Amino acid sequence: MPYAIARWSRTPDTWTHEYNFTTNKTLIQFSSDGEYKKFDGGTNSSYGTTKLVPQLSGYTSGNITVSASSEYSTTQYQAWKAFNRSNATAQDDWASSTTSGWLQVDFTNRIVVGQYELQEGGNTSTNYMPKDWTFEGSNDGTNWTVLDTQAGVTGWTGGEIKSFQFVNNISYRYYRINILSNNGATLLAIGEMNMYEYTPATLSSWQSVSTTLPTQTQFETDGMDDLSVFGRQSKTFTQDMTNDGTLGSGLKFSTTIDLKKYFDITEIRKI
Ligand SMILES: [Ca+2]
Repeated sequence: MPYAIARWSRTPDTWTHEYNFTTNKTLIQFSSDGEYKKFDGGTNSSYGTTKLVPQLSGYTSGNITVSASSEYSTTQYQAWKAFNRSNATAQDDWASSTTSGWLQVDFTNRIVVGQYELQEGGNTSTNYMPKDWTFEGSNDGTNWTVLDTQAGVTGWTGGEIKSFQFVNNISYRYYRINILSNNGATLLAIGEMNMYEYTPATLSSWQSVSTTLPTQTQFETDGMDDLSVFGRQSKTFTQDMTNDGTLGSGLKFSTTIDLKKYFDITEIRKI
């Protein structure tokens, strides 16, 4: 498919403006390296809404394995009970045999977690819940990086969910809550725990599309619509026209537009 490209160079700017009439797309050629580029405005950070650990009925599901520092009963209060999506009975809690300890998820694959939730099970005294802890990530299960620290978390109510967010730009295979103390009971217990992904922000940047004059397809795929990065404002102007005949006899109006003068022409109308 044939196409036309209009080219403007600007001084003292360091780019050439390539505008493809067929696609209404623009790419910028940089004089610094000769490459044709598009502007990526970057993205904001975000938190996922999908629970990263599926509903468990055992210690392992797919690539995911959960474990704990201890279990009050290996037949009733197992680590995976904190991920069974049920708090029907007290036995749907994970409970440790001490007032401190950790509850860990091995995702096998490295992921970026930025949020977790803890839920009180609703069937025991609320003082089993953690009070002071760190949330940590690791890639070997031995060396841990503290990602979030909470201290003095009291006042849990039955079935309550507390959510904790933090910024994390590093992927880890293992995540755990490492509990230092609870709210006064003789054991630790957690009804449910969830984790959510964090997507870090990306910075705006110029990205190379081609080192040679872009093809029609490259304009269609990668050409820019939004040229606001150049800080130019939309402006409408009127161009006088001359006629070359008389009405009723194939009258044509014509004019010449100096495209070097109007850098960002995106639309031409008859008025
Ligand atoms: Ca549960």
